[in-house]
Amino acid sequence: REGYDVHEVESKWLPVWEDLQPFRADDESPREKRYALTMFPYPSGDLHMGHAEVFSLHDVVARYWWQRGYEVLNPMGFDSFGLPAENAAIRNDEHPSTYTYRNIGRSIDSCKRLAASFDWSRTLNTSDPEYYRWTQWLFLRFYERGLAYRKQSPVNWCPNDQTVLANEQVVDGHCERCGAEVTKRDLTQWYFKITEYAQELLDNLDDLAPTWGDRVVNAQRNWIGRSEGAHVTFPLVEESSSEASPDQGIQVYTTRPDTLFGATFMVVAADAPLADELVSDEQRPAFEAYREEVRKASDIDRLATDRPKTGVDLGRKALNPVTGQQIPVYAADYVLADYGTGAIMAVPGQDQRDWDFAEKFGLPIVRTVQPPADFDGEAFTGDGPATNSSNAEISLDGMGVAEAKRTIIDWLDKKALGRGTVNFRLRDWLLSRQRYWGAPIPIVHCSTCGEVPVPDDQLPVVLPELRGADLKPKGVSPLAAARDWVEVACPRCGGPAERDTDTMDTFVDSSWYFLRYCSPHDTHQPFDPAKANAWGPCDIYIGGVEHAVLHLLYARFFTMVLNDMGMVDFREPFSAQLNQGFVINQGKKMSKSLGNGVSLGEQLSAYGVDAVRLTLVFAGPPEDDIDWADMSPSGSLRFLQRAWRLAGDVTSEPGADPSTGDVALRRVTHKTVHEAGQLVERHRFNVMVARTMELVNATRKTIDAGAGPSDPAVREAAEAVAVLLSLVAPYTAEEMWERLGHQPSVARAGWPVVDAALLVEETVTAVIQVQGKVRGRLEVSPGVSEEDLRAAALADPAVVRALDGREPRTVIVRAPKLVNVVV
Ligand code: ANZ
Ligand code: ZN
Repeated sequence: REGYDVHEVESKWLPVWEDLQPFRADDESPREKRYALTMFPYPSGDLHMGHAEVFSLHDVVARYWWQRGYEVLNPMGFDSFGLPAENAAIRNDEHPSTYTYRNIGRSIDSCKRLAASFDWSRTLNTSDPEYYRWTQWLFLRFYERGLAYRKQSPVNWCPNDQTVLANEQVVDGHCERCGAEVTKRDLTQWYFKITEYAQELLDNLDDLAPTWGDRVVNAQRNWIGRSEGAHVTFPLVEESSSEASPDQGIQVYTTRPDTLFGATFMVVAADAPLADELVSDEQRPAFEAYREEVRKASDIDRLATDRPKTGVDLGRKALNPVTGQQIPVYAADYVLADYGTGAIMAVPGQDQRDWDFAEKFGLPIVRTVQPPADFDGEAFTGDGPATNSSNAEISLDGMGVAEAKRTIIDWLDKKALGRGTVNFRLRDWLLSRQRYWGAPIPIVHCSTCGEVPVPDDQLPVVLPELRGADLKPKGVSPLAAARDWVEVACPRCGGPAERDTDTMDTFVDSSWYFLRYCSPHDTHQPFDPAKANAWGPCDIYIGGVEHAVLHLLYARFFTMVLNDMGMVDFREPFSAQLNQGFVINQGKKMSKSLGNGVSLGEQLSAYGVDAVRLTLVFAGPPEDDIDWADMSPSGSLRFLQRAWRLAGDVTSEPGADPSTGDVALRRVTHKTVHEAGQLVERHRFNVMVARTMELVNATRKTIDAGAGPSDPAVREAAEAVAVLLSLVAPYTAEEMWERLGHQPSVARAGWPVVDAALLVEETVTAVIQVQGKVRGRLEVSPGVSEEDLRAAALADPAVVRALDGREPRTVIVRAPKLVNVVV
């Protein structure tokens, strides 16, 4: 028996494909365009099983679209700025680019070996000056539109990486990258005003939900965190010795203005400037000591409900605007400085944190929502009639929460004490980093002119050459030490000035890369709008669910701004999404410490590319995790060999007319092709593979039993198998195609045309008897189940008439031919 040497086949076809370039996307093609995007990797080493998985799944879609006759843009590049390269450079005393570009080279080779259908003529790396020139250019456009600005505020600080982090990069109070506990620092940093787009970022999710899936959409909704409430001002009671301005009040943001009558004290974030302004001289020492403690805690800890409450009386009183009572003002850590107004009205009757604080500090608790009779908890957060909520002018008593909210907001509005507002949890995007390996922020600081943008014709601002120990994190950007680079003439006045020494968050780089792919060699602009509009928005975006909030939200924001700038004609970049599961091993995530890692290279050597790809695609629905321990790549390989042998057995000539062939096999072939298309479109790739396996078996049976290898229906089936397999196992498919007498590449052979007549199910006639007498006939499918046939028979009008209301005693079903009803 001939052998199928997978490695031989791999080295045979790679150069042929390199030559044929079957997947070059042609901008000028008259075909309908499709854009298949997969998240570009960070080049941290060679590719691993996770990459192989996502590229294999992605490839099914991209290759399918080619087969269906679309012009497909399926690009790949590298998100190549970032910390790991910098840390490796410090360890190995080299330049971060050495590590980066070495890994990129390796990864490209691996991608090619995997036969991923990427168009390599469009590849890009975000660390290439030709790329980051345009990242800087976009930053300047955002700056001109007031969407990039600098401000001082307490920011997340990773003490290990010695850099600030965006809120999105803090996971449960820890640095997303290194796991160190994140602390707070007061720093002047650059921000993108993503909050200006908060409402639209939220609204569009409704339309995206059907094609994005609830997991990502809900994560984004929560992150944006829209809440409706009110801003309410509590007048300050004058200090007798006060020099403070008399008309000051404390403004709070509340989602429960209906509980205003129960506000018995106020709390200001201890680290907010307001606390510092309010504190009385007497309380200042205690306050400052407390503030020191607070600055060490993470936001997550601070907001935790079960955390013991701490705080300091600021020695000031405010006036509850509805009860007229003087209430104390505290500083505490459970209120955050950068949310709402940084101050709250505390309503212990309805908020558990306020309740705990009130108990600890001996403050009054008043219920303003009546809990149900059987309620035995502390704060009651549910709905119920308002109580203790009236004064001479207004009464909320008896109203439910919603009505009470509306009523009090109207009243506050009339009194100019407050107004209804919408609030978002989403913060502006902190984009500056104190690290080296990123795009320098193209701003010059001049003592005369202030912030001066680097003129467009001086872009890119290329990174200065720093390596090894120069890159050690010091709390200020390593760029600050490159004095020759830092010191420049002010572009506006020509006087001595300094470059901004921060670099941009790498999420800036990845917020627009999918547009650059549309015209990657453009030297005049970041991308050609006409081409971006021709290809975009992406018809599918495949990647990990871990990017649900960070990357996807930022890319959406960028797209909206670019649309406002007139550079793209769409506002959402990704029409559909697929988030693959993880490849795990023995039930656990692969990790060095567990020693359960599976090496992609070893799997490829043992079973070949196609068997590994097939295993990953066949494992289950793409969203599910794949436990490699439960997989059988050797089983996949055996199947591929079976398919390959099929092609070798065919003896009819290419082009043989299948209409004279075995009809039963033809039906299977056409049904399989038809269903396979639908299955790919529904992302049920694993089922598509299962159908292909069944087709292989059916073909083999026909060869063995029926007309044999010369039957043209056998050729038709084998060719269909080759095309279907080209989505998953490109080497085997190409080899089959050649054995079937065709020119490469099968990848562009075209989807087999389905003959609708062959899809119509054959039927058989089932006879229905009542008491042994034939009462009716039914046309049913040969595979009809006993239950279905029984139900259909009993519902038949002739049978109903014959039964005349009698209950059948027994129903004997012999599917698909006979039903006998006995009464
Ligand atoms: C009074 C009140 C009564 C509140 C009540 C809640 C329940 P979301 O929904 O997340 O927007 N809050 C406001 N600013 C805060 C800050 N800087 N740090 C911590 N908490 C803050 O939350 C809004 C609610 O969180 C606000 O409504 C406020 O407490 C609190 F029965 O005001 B509430
Ligand atoms: Zn100047």
